[in-house]
Amino acid sequence: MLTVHHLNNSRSQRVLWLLEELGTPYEIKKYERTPQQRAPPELLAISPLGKSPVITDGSVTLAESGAIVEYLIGKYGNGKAVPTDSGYLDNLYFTHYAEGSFMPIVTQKYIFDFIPKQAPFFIRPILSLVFGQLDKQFVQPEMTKHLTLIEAHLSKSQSVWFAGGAEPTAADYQMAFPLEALVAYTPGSVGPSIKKFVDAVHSREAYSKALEKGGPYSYATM
Ligand SMILES: N[C@@H](CCC(=O)N[C@@H](CS)C(=O)NCC(=O)O)C(=O)O
Repeated sequence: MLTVHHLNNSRSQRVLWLLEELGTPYEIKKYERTPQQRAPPELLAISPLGKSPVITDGSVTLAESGAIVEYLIGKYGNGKAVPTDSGYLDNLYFTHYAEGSFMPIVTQKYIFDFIPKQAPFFIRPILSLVFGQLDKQFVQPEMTKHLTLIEAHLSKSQSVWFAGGAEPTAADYQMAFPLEALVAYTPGSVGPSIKKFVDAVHSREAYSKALEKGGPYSYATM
């Protein structure tokens, strides 16, 4: 049986969504984040970095969500989630861009916001000042470049999907997590095409089923 090792509020939500779209049977093993928002140590028993998602499928144990998405589409897709010829390069680019270039900046933004909030109250003002300045000088200018690139890409096609087709492909499964997080936390920072993309993801029946099975998720409501 295919098992998704699912951490709450994490990238493994994209794997559940994909499996529901493909109609592939699977089971979920759930893990809860610690108060420090880390994965619990039990995930280390499954994979050396102890991060989510990880899947186990017979003798295969696979981590890294991009690899998982490509593996699942290749093995269980039966022709689904495959881009058209004209969407091939966009699919390839955004499938890898999501974790390779975009997520690091999304994570930095989250951490710079999280650290002062978690600090003891007496050092919070100084940390807010320092991290606020770091964000303004280093993170936000990068974030603006990324959001401009993504908005420009999505707005040039009639399709809501990254590869321009009628159905989501690997790029969409990969791009959904960072974009839904940004829409949830900083809705004013994203453009209309990004919002339309996130709405399209959230209105998929398969996405709702994945939410039901995965449990509470901060970036979407059932
Ligand atoms: N690039 C990896 C990132 C994996 C990752 O950082 N997962 C997060 C959840 S979204 C995690 O497990 N965080 C908890 C921790 O690092 O302790 C992927 O796409 O699978």
